[in-house]
Amino acid sequence: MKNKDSKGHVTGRSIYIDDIPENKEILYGALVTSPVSHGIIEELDISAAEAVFGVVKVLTAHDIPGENQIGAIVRDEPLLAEKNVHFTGQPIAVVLAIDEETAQMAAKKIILKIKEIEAVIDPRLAAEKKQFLVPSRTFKQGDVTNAWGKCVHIIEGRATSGGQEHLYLETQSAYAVPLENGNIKIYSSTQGPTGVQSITARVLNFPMHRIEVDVNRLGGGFGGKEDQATPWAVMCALGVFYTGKPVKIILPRNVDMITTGKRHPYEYDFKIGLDKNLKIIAFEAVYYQNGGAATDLSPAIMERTLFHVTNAYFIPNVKATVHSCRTNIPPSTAFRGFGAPQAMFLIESAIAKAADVLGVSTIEIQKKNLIRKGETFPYGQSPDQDNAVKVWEQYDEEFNINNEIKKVEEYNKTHLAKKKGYALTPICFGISFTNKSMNQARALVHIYYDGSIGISTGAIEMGQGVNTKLMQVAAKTLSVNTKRVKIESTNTTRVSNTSPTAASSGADLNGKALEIACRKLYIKLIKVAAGMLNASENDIILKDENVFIVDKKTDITWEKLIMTAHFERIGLTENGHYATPGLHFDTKKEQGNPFAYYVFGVAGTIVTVDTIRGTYQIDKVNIVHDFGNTINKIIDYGQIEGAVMQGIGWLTIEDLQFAENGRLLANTLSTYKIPDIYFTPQKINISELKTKGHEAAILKSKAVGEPPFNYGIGSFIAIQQAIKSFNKNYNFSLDAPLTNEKVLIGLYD
Ligand code: MTE
Ligand code: LUZ
Ligand code: MOS
Repeated sequence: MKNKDSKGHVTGRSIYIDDIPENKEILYGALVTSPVSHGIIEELDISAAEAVFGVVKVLTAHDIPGENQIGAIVRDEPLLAEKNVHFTGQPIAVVLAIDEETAQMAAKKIILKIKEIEAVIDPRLAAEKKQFLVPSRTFKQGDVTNAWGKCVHIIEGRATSGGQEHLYLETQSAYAVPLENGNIKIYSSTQGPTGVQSITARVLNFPMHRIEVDVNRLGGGFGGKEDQATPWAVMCALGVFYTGKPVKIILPRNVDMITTGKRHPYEYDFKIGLDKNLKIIAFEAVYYQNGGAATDLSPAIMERTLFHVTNAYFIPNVKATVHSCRTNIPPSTAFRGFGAPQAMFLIESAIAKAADVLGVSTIEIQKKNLIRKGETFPYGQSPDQDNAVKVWEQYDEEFNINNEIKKVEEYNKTHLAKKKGYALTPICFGISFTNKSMNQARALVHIYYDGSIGISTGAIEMGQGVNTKLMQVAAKTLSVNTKRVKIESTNTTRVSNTSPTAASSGADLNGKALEIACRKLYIKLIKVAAGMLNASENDIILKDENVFIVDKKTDITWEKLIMTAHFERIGLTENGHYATPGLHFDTKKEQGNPFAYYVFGVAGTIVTVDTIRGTYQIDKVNIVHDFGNTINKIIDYGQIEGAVMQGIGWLTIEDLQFAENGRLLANTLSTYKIPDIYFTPQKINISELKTKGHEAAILKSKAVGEPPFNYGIGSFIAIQQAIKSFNKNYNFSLDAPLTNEKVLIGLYD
C-alpha cells in the first residue's frame, strides 16, 4: 500500500498549520529575541511597538498568569526571558498584530538594552567550570582498569561531532483559537500534543482539560518538534488569553534556525584496547554533550548515548561517562537517533582509528566483535536475536565483501585524480523509550453504522507514514478494506496523556493499542454474527468484509453485520490501551532491560574523492536491514533512504558553525548545506534480513524511523579510506563533519 498522503503532498492539497482557513479576527505573532548569547536585560521598552497601528498586544514575561516555565524534564527554561538571556535567539517578547508585516515591523521598534556577559560555547570548557545541566552518569561492564594489562594494542584520542539542523520543511507553527468559557484550542505542528497541552496549562494556570490540542500532520519533525514545538503554541494560547482572538505564529526560516535547538554537538575522549587477535578487550570513553542553555531533553539523550556506546559489538570491559554541559547555544534537543548516533560514531571511529594505527582492516575488527545472543551490553541487557551476525553474513552473501574491497583497490591502482573508499557500518539500535513510563499508548475506534471506521490514536503523522501503517493494522485486524478506514487528527480530547511520537515507536505503541481496540470490536462482532446464523462463536470468522462459518462464506457482509449490531444496541466504539511488557531498569545499578527489542543492520558505503578538489560523492550504499517482517515496504524503504541521507549529511557537509560569541553562523540555507539530489548516492540497495520478525513489534514489523540514520557513519570512514589511498601519511581523523576543506587538507597534509 502506498503512503495514503503521497497524492495530497505532490498535489499541494495536504493541510499544514498555515493552510487552515483563517478566522477573520486573526492576529499574527512576531518574536523579539536576544541578539546576544549571554547577558542581563537592562531595559525592555515595548511602548513604541504598542503604539504602532495594528498592534493589539505585546507579550512579555510580565504577562504570564501561571508559571513562566516550559522545561519538560527540569524546570529551567522560561517561555519568555525575564532578567537574563542565555542564548542568541532566546525569545523575549511576542508582538501580536493584525498582519505579519505589522507584527514584524513593530517588533523592530522594541528598545532592548542588554549587558553582555561572556558566553561559553565549548562543552569541555563548560565541564571545567562545572556547568552541568544534570548530574553526569556512568555505565560500566567488567573492569576496564584491570583490562588494559590484557591488551596488546591500546589506542587513545579525542573526537568531535557537530550539531545538525532539523530542517523540517514546515517551520515551527501554531494556531490557537478561543472556545467558549475561556477555553482554548491549539492547532500545533508538534510531535507531542500532550506536552503542548500540559505546558500551556502550566503557563496559563489552567487545568489541562481547558486546553485542546489538535494535530493533523507535520511537514517533518525529526525530533525537532518532540518538545520544541511547545513554546510557539503556548505563546499563541497566551495571545488568545489576552485578546480573545485567534493567534497564529509561523516562524520564518531564519528565525527558526537561530532560535531552535538542534542535535547535540559532542566532544569525546576515548581509549580502546585490543588483544593480538583483534578482539576488543576494553573501551573507555567520556562524552561531553553540548546541551545548550537549558536542560530540554538532554538527560534522556544522555541515556540513549550510554545505551549505545558499544553499538553492535560485545566488549567485555567498558566504562562510559556522559557529561551534560550547559553552554550558551539554543537548548540542544531530540534529533533522529537521540544521542545514539554520537555513541555509535565514537565506537566506529575508534575502531577505524585503531585499524589505521595498527595497519589492519577495520572490517576485520568489526566482524570479530559483533555481539551474539547471551552476550551483554554494558547495562545488562542481552539481544534476544543473533541478528548482528546474521545481517553481516547475509550482507557478505549478497554483496560479497571481498569483492567490494577488491573493486575499490583495483580502481585506486589505476586512478590518481579520483580515489575510492569503502566502509562497512553495522548497527544495533534499541527500541523503546528509555523512560519506561513513556512506553504506553491508546487508541479509540469508532465503527459508524454504515460500516466505515474512524480511528484516533496518539500517533503523529510527520511524513514517516504512521497513519498508513495504522490503516493497515485496523484493516488487517478487522479484515476490511483499507478504504473503509479513516485516520482522524491526533487530538488530546479523543486520546489523552500521550507520549510524543518519537523513539521510532509511534507505529509500535499506537499500532498495538489500535490492534487491541480492533480485536475487542472483532470479538463483539463475532458474537453478533453467531446470533444471526445460530452458529457457535468458535466457528465464525470475519474475512474480506464477510462473515464465514469455518471456511464457508455466508450472505452476511460487513455492512449488514455492522447495521445488525447497531440495531441490537451493541456499542461500536472501543478503546485500546497498550503498555510494552517486560521493561525494567534500575538507575542506581545502571542495569536492566530497557528495550523491547533491537533493530540490526549493516551498510556498505562506497565513495569517490576528487583528489584535486577535495570534493567527494557517495557512489553507493548497500544495506542489509532487519525490518522484521515489514508491513509496508514502500514506506520502510523510504524511511531508510531518508535516514541514510540525513546520517551522511550530519558527518560530511552539514557544518553547524557557531561564532565564538555563540551566534549561529550557519543560519541560512546558503551557509548551511544539506544533501540535495546531486549529493544523494547514485544507488541505495536495500535488502531485507531473512527473519520472521519480533513479537514486540507491530505485526512483527520492526520500528524503522531512526536506526538507519546510523548507516551514515560509513561515509565518514569511507571518505578517509579514499584519502589514505592517495596520501599514505594521512592520519585518520575523528573530527566530524568531514567537510571538503578538511578532505583537501587531508589529501595534502
Ligand atoms: N520521516 C519523515 N518523513 N519525517 C520525520 O519527521 N522523523 C523521524 C522518523 N522518520 C521523521 C521521519 C524520527 S526522529 C522518528 S522518532 C520517527 O520517524 C517517528 O515516527 P515513528 O515512531 O512512527 O517511526
Ligand atoms: N525521546 C525520549 C526519544 O523521550 N526518549 C527516548 O528514549 C527517545 N529515543 C529516541 C528518540 N526520542
Ligand atoms: Mo525522533 S528523535 O525520536 O523524534
